[in-house]
Amino acid sequence: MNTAVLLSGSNTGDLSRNMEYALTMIAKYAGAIQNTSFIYETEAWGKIDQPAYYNQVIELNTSLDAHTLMQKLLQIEKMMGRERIEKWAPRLIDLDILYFNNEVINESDLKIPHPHLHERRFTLVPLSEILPDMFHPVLKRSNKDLLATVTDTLKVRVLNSQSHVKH
Ligand code: PH2
Ligand code: MG
Ligand code: MG
Repeated sequence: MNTAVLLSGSNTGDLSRNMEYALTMIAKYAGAIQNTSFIYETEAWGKIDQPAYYNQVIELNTSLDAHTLMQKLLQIEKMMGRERIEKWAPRLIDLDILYFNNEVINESDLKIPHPHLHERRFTLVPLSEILPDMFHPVLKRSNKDLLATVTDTLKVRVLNSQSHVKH
């Protein structure tokens, strides 16, 4: 069994519904959800003239290997109606693999750990919420340590932490 750590993101349509539906689809097609972070509202990173995102980290147990898991996640994005127009365009749903066990994968179509994870507050905040002591296998630093030194200043705000239902 493998442990995968995913990041979901949405910034068009009904964001809450998209995030919830993505969890349902992941549980149905990709593996067993072990833990989820709160949902955070985060300013758009990289291409900033677009709506704010919802983001969430998901810990998954899966019998799929990393490539097969990525294919499943892309299929789920497609089933949910995502169209790929340009890089970093607004999206209904984006499902990325942050970590896959302790593996380091550097292929043209799949890079793990996610190459931008240590630069993005919107990733490190939910990651440190549920997996603070997990080590980045390349940088050899914990998630909470990466968050402590990240230079990204875009705001990350927790949503509805009181009414959040843990999966
Ligand atoms: N994803 C991007 C680009 N910018 N910004 C936020 N806040 N959240 C995202 O998930 C995100 C982004 C490309 O995948
Ligand atoms: Mg992404
Ligand atoms: Mg993606």
